Amino acid sequence: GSERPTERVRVDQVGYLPSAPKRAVVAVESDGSTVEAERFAVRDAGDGTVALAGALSNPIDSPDAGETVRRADFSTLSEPGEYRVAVGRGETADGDLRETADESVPVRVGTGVYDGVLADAVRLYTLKRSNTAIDDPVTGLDVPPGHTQDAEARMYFGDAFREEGQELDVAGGWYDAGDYGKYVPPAAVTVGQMLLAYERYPAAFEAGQCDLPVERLGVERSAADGERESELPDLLVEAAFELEWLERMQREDGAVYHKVAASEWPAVDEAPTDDDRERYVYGLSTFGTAQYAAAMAMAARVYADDAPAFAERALDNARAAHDYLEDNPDPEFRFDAGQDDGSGPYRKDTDREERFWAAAELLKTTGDTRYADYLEVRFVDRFDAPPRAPVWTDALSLGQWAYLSADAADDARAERLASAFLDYADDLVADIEADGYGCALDTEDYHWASTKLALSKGGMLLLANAIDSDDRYVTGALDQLHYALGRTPTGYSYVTGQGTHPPRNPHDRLVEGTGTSIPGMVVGGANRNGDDETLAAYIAETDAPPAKCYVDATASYSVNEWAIDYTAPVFLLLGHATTMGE
Ligand code: 9MR
Repeated sequence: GSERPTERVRVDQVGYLPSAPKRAVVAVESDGSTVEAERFAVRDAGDGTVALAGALSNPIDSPDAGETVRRADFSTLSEPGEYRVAVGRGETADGDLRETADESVPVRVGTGVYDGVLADAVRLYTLKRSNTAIDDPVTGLDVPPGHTQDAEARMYFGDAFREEGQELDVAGGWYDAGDYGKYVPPAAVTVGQMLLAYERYPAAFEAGQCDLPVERLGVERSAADGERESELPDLLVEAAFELEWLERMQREDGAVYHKVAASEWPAVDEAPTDDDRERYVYGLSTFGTAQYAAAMAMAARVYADDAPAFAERALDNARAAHDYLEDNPDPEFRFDAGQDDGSGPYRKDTDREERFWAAAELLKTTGDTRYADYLEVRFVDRFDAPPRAPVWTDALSLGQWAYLSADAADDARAERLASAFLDYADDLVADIEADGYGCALDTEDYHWASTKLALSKGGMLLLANAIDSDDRYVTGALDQLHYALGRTPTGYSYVTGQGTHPPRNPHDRLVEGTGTSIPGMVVGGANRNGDDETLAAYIAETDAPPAKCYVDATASYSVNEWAIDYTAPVFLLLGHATTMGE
């Protein structure tokens, strides 16, 4: 994108809740030029009248952005409306600035400001379903079922159960990202984060709230056959679609295959139905098997009331996966030459974090002491490992959370874990407060998928808040939402369709191949490592500081691609934000 945002006053471009803290950030020194500003005025976006005015904060050094910034705190403005935050100098009789240096894009204050983000985020997964006809009145996406050939995917390797060349039905599931691969690790972690959000904030997720453009599939059918009609919340309808695909990836002995993809990448403008390449089932891993067991164990709890038959099946799946892990104590990542030729690696050669997560979820779901014993014998050191934000490579703290919130947990261990979560949260809120933009990322965190990491760190604050409620935790968590939604050093919102300056050129085959804009995609965001040519050239040319290593360009897959696990951590944050004060 050639037209970069020019406003120096950065806000959450979607808006703020009336009762929540509200801050804008202004770069007073940036790229050698200076914005002369001491005061701010929040003006009605329509008639320009001043709703609130005040002094900017003292300058804050913001090295990750290469800036010195000041903050405008307009938290006391609770009157719903649409405003602009102006900065400058002097004060007129009616409280406005005498000299205006710059002004923000429009910013909304209101209850329900995030409802649309939540609906877009859930629908996004529906629109990304493979093997599903989509005719969506909202986005205009109109596609027949994609990758139907996955019903007859070829096993890429021979193994104890299936000979080379044999077929497996692995139809269904979401496309992972801007490509058409389907991978177990991000799938299981994404479903886990969705189910965690639902367990924490059930009132935030309702049936019908997203107007899903598909028949409500799968689990409801089985529930209707067997027991009773259910009105599953849209989020759970969508998570179940992925769980049913995950089920197809499980081998008879409980182990779980790694991924489904073709042996070469489709062109970036190839629509799903144009990609008729043969697809393969590749690899197998113990870390993916463990993530699968954890997600299935969670499903056994979450669907127990509304879809009991599905929940029971999920528990059987989880137990079978865990049995395999107990019989195979060493980490295994089965790699066959050529398996990454047309898809992402998602490789990890250790599995302790994931095994911990799996056993902890099974303990929480079943209360069966055999899982507690397994943890004590195999992973006693993981209880005392410092918590860290969950991502596909590291699910440790999902496991620690499951353990500390399990009825069957050892009280002393659970208490130690709870205080470790609070220590983590106290350190993190201090970091957030020290960062000019209120972003939770450390300098070295501005790597591939940094936006996701900021959101995931924010989610950890909400788990801490559930242990010991503290306004600082909630504020710090919402700050990460504000970052993703546009209060950034680049001035971009890092979520498609949200705010005034969202990414308009995401690296995405469904978008490019069909010419449809799809909202709700959290893109990778700032990445100091320049992992693609377009980004590397931009960094070389501009010498951008870490938080500004971003280009809104289709070619730039290391900053402008979405993946299922990038939007996933938003559900916990939106769960809180959309039910605040209820
Ligand atoms: O999200 C993944 C990121 O953590 C890795 O650093 C990167 C390089 O391996 O891969 C990302 O995942 C991509 C996956 O391999 C293939 N589908 C697209 C994903 C998002 O770019």
